[in-house]
Amino acid sequence: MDSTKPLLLTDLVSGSKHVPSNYIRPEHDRPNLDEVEHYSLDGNSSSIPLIDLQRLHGPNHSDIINHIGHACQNYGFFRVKNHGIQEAVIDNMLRVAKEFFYLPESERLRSYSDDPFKTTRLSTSFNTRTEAVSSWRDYLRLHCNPLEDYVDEWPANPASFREEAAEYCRNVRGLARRLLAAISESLGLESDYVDRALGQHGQHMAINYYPPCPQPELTYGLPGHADPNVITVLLQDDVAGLQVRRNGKWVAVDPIPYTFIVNIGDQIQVLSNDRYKSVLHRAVVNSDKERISIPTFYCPSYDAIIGPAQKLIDEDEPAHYRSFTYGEYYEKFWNRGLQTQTCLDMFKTHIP
Ligand SMILES: O=C(O)CCC(=O)C(=O)O
Repeated sequence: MDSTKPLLLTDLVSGSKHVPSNYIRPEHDRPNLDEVEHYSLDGNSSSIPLIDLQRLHGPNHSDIINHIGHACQNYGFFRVKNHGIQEAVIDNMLRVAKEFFYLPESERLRSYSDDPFKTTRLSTSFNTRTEAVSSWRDYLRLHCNPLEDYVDEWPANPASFREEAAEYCRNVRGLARRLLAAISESLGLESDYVDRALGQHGQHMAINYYPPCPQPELTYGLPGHADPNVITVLLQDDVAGLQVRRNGKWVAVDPIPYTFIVNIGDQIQVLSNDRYKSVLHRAVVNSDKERISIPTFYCPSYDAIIGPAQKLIDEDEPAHYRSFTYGEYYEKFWNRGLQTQTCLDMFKTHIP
């Protein structure tokens, strides 16, 4: 390795006018930004459903459960408002995230690792050990549950990072568990079904930092992929970049302040025996502005055994997947690199 070459994208490309060659996608695999569908955010139409979680408690409970079920089945994505997480918690998380990425290189690099199985690590692209083309992203990855097992590994600079990120994690964990109860109910399962299926529960967070890119049409922040976990709760700043696959097209999911974007991961697709879909999404970059997104990946513990819920299997719908441990799934996901073909196919039963 060239020891003088910066390890992180931010330091490599600061001020450069061209995308380095190892970030350029082959022509058949570029974002085609002109073909992306955009929806206005002024109310009448939306790229993904917006669900008011306040209405989960009260006389509209079953309407909201049905709304969540409909979104999981038809979009794999929805947005939530009135989710119970205070604006200050969100603001503080975004602030410390930005402050971290603005630290001098030498300070940031204290957290650097290219080992995808390290529980706290600052890295770049996706998996630099296996991928052929790099993605336009640096990211800090943190394990967050149980918090006390990991928080002392997290960056201590900026000074309030651990405190604010821990508060954010506790809040998102509460939200994720409420969502999992609603998703279980929407499948006709007991409300704690998914909760119990996850063993000890895992929670990981990525803080994605996408620097401005001089040629955004040539590369991705992250190429199309589905998430390997149970559900993802995504916070994004006010810069657009997330796009979701729908009816054969890429659709932009632009930011609405203080809402979260929720998507179904592969494990819910398995537990639901394919009733709910883990949908492809990607992040694109732009030439003007940096962007921060913070997905929380809620997941089973590695030893949890995942398979379709018995209640969702019958003669007409036999199990579409074999059972596996989440650890087995997770390793395949990281070792393979991001691909539009999901890992799910490797775990399918071959129904005649
Ligand atoms: O930046 C985004 O909006 C998407 C991030 C994402 O898909 C991921 O980190 O897996």
